[in-house]
Amino acid sequence: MDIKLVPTICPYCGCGCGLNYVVKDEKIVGVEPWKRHPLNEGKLCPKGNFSHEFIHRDDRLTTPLIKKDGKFVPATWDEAISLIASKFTEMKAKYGPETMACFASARSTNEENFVMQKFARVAIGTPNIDHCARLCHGTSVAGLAKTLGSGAMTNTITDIKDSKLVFIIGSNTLEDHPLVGRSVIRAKESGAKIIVCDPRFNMTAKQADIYVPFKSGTDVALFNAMMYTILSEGLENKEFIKNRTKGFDALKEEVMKCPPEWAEPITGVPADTIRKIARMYATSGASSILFAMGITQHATGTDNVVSVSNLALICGMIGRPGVGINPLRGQNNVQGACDMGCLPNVVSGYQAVINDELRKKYAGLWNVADLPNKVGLTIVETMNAADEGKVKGLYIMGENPMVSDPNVNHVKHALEKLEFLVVQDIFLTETAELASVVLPAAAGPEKQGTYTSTERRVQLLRPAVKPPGQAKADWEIICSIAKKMGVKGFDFNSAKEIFQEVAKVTPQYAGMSYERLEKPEALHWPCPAADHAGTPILHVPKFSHPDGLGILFGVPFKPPAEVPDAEYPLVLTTGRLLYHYHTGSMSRRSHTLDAEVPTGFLEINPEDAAKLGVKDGAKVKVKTRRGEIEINAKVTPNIIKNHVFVPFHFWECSANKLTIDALDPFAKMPELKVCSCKVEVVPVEKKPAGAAPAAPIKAAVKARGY
Ligand SMILES: Nc1nc2c(c(=O)[nH]1)N[C@H]1C(S)=C(S)[C@@H](COP(=O)(O)OP(=O)(O)OC[C@H]3O[C@@H](n4cnc5c(=O)[nH]c(N)nc54)[C@H](O)[C@@H]3O)O[C@H]1N2
Ligand SMILES: Nc1nc2c(c(=O)[nH]1)N[C@H]1C(S)=C(S)[C@@H](COP(=O)(O)OP(=O)(O)OC[C@H]3O[C@@H](n4cnc5c(=O)[nH]c(N)nc54)[C@H](O)[C@@H]3O)O[C@H]1N2
Ligand code: SF4
Ligand SMILES: [Mo]
Repeated sequence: MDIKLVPTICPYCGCGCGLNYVVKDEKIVGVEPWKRHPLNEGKLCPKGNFSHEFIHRDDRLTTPLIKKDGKFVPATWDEAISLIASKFTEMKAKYGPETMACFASARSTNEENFVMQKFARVAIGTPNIDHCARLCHGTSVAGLAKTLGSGAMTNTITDIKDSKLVFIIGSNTLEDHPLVGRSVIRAKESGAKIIVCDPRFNMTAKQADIYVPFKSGTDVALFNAMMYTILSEGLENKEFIKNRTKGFDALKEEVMKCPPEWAEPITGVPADTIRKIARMYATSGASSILFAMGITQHATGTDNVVSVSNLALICGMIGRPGVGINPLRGQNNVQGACDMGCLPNVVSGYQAVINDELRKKYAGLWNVADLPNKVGLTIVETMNAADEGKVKGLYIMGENPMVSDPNVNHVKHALEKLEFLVVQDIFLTETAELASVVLPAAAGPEKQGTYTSTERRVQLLRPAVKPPGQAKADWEIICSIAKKMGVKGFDFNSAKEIFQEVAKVTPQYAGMSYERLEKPEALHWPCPAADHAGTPILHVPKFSHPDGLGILFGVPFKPPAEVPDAEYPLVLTTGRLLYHYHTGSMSRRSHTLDAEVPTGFLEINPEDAAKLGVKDGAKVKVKTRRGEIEINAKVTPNIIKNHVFVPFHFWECSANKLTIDALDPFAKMPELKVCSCKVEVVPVEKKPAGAAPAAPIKAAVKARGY
């Protein structure tokens, strides 16, 4: 029997696990452990284990589609590329390049993202390039750039197991970064204490020594009160503060206004618990912080991240093994898409576009007069501009904003107003359905390239099978459009050639090459030279600011953009489940994952449920000022009172019909973790005798092709 094993990287989350695809007759038939992979040592979570199931689905996109009279018609590559190139060229001339925008993809490779931002800046000449990091760790990048000078995980995943205390806030690590969760459990087995702060008693909280339930949107109050305790009891690291930081007086002034008794009614956490966790964090000897969307997805997300950094800096918990500030990056290549410059304010390597000298260097290398010399629009700003008719053309690679963006009723309106929308995906998603042209892309297991995982580890992909039908790697498609537009600099023959250009212009990747990544060596950026071994731990002797110091800021607590009132009395928070991934385009097409959780639900506390007359399993209507959905209730003590939770994976009960698009002023992050809602019981309809039963949600889902 002709079976081969192809070692590559899981296409789902940012942990970056290695796995082996079992290939028989040009099909992936299973997944086998890659035991010597340095991170996961053969272990995988359910998504990784079943990550081949969506690959050979017969509803994969296999040919370009052009919309004619409201219907998609299959087209040849030549027709589709010619149409896009001429339309982009025409619109650029008619309306100006700034009426166009591109969304890159945290699912695609570094090489593809690099080419996408080059396409936006060079071929179209627009500063408007962004991607889903905006809805994810945009505030981590902004907050940590302010405090440490660099916005990535400071330590590695395996390093966490050497911590004496792991402080987890706003991260459901065991469900959403299961292989980081493995390091947390290893730390615990070696005697470390685990503290989890979260409004939900989630799978991670269940592993904690101390679980601290608290109200969504009150993180800054909790941090300030913890720091009040630390400073008033003299538990801070005075040496570290003196030698390695500045801004302590401003921080102290703010924090000393925030005793735990002040924070208790705001956060719902007893003052004694705040004191206890503060003392534990400050005195363990080696405390690491893990955080994710519970911290970042707020209109005060940058403030939250600065608060995390303040706590670590005053305790000297940074720059050595077992400590650190670890924003767990979500998508398989979101770290890489940011590194590659798919952000409206920086080119690759976080180099600011408004820097004249830098632009001159890039323009010289890329043979253009200049790059757009202003900061472009972010995702939500692009949607708003489309709605106002200011953005007329949009090229989306590997994103599904019709399910993932806040306030999707508004997003739909905005996308429908566009004159020309190109969507490049592996499936006909809810967003692709609105496109003028749909382009079929190859998926991760079908291509070559690199992903950069949450721990800044750059890893090589190996194609296990060929893409279906005429689907092509994203970089090939983008380059064909650019070449058809007559733009130079897109004559790449392979992902490897693109990576060579990446290394040339990106200081953190300068010492990397496919030859080095082939080994597999663990190359964590920064890796500035060919003989440099990479940098597993950041900020060891100094921080990334020019003076080498970390900066402390006083951060006053601000309530969320929308707080409960008489009309909308409950707090709605949204997030993820172990078995599903984002908009479900892949995980809902995996029969094993789909069988575990076929549709969404609303978590509600038993006391709130009793007050509203909501029974477990009953259908309820959830309403906010933006929209409403019907969904089944799950009555559970695992969520605190006055809060409800909806996972955002399911379009038929879409959390984002409800969420608010209020933005963080620094990072333009929408407040996906808090808004106000009301919940009503949906009366059970009395059916006339003999009427057909109402179609269950499952049938509707099947009809949709999942
Ligand atoms: N299974 C699975 N894994 C994934 C993904 C997926 O879709 N499915 N997506 C990947 C991506 S892109 C990302 S970004 C990560 C995200 O990973 P996580 O951040 O772990 O995911 P979430 O479920 O969005 O939110 C985490 C926790 O924040 C809590 N929370 C809600 N409000 C607040 C608050 O105000 N403060 C605090 N401190 N906590 C709050 C929620 O109760 C939840 O338990 O997961 C990655 N991994
Ligand atoms: N309410 C609420 N909303 C949220 C969040 C939340 O916590 N709550 N979290 C936010 C976060 S953190 C994130 S990261 C976003 C995610 O938002 P999105 O990025 O929009 O979600 P995905 O489902 O990951 O979409 C990726 C798309 O890429 C396609 N794809 C996969 N591989 C490839 C490839 O190789 N090439 C191409 N061209 N396409 C590919 C998939 O089929 C899918 O349609 O959602 C955000 N939205
Ligand atoms: S932890 Fe993430 S990278 Fe690892 S197998 Fe699961 S989804 Fe894939
Ligand atoms: Mo994310």
